[in-house]
Amino acid sequence: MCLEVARVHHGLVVGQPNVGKTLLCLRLAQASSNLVPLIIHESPSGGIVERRLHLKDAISTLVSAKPHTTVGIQTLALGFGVKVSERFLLDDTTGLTPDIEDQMVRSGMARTLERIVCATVILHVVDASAGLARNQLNRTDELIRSVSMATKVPYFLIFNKLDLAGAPEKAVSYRKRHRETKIFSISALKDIGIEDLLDNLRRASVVK
Ligand SMILES: Nc1nc2c(ncn2[C@@H]2O[C@H](COP(=O)(O)OP(=O)(O)OP(=O)(O)O)[C@@H](O)[C@H]2O)c(=O)[nH]1
Ligand SMILES: [Mg+2]
Repeated sequence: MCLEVARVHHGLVVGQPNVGKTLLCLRLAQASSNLVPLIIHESPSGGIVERRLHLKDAISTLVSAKPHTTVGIQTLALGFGVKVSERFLLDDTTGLTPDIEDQMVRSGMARTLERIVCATVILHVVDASAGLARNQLNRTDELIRSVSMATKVPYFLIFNKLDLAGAPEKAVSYRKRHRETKIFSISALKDIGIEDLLDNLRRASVVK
């Protein structure tokens, strides 16, 4: 369901499970000076839990190598934008993947897809250390990319895990062949490339 507040900017963070979506959201909050973000968790069944966590606690509670750690939608506000018209919310989502039996995860994925139409900017995160072959995204990421592009809102393709072997080379070679796409190479773990991404989000959220 889209938030019915005029001109609140909604960044949607999408991607496959375990690519670093949640850690990226928390790094962006940190870089925007929101060090104790209020995190609103909406479960696949619609239940809402709000909690305010220090970043360190948020990272240890919400980030994990186990796929589908995030099930539902987790919203947090970035620290820039004092006026409502400038407020920037980030929706962290359930990782999208085919062939999932678990009903909760499937409902969570359905909620992710619903949110795509509400987003004012889409941040598509891929694991640069794993997800690229022959300068192509894999099939699931290609699908996420084409659905995102269909919305006509700004689309950022984010290669994460740049600290891992092989990732920088893959990101560079993909970028050479896809100059039309706004691409960011980052490491959410090592806090690399986050400021630049945040600057671009700020620019994308200037009230038109
Ligand atoms: N090496 C490395 N690991 C990372 C990076 N970003 C995230 N990770 C790790 O990847 C794992 C998944 O991170 P999450 O942020 O939970 O990923 P997610 O996409 O939110 O995962 P789901 O909620 O399960 O869909 C964790 O073990 C993180 O520490 C990165 O830049 N480099
Ligand atoms: Mg997550």
